Amino acid sequence: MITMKDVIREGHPTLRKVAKKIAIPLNQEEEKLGNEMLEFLINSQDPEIAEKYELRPGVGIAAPQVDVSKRIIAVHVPSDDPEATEPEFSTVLVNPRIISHSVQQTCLPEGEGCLSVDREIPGYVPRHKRIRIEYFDLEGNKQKKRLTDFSAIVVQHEIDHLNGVMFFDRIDPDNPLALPDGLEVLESEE
Ligand code: K1U
Ligand code: NI
Repeated sequence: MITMKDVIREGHPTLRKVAKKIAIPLNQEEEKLGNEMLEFLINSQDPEIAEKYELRPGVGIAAPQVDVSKRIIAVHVPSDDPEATEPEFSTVLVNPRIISHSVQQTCLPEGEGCLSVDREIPGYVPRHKRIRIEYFDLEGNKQKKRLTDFSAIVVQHEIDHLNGVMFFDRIDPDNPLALPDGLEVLESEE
């Protein structure tokens, strides 16, 4: 089981490496890692399990964050519909690629957080508002998916981890709250 002890923090060199593509089909170890990454996210969003194991809630995690420099990420994005029984997007993505994206950019009103960063870093993080991605699932099947808004932001944050990019690299250092043309602030659903 993955816990916060397994998550490496900023300053660790693995977080700045470009992760290696995974050969399809995955080996057993890679498949186990993918399943454990998704399990970590589900556990981290369960208040009782999170408290018991001292997990920080996460909606995404990338293999380099557990010191494995391979192109595999997991996302578990809850639905913003309180009636929904299924999450918005919950899966393991192997060798994920953005194949097209909107010109329109979006960002979270409160900025972004990261399981590998133990401090708050204020500032808007510009992301594509809509993306189309291609990836392989854990069974080695090729998948395509269109994502918008928060789900798109989470996947871009995780793909950045595969390329050694941290969210704060994308904040304008001169004006962290700058809103250039084409960058909207995503409305919160509450
Ligand atoms: O990759 C990571 O370090 C995880 C990080 C991903 C992320 C945060 C913010 C924007 C995009 C991607 C997190 O999951 S931080 C926690 C978080 O944002 C959250 C947790 C539970 C519910 C809702 C949000
Ligand atoms: Ni992160």
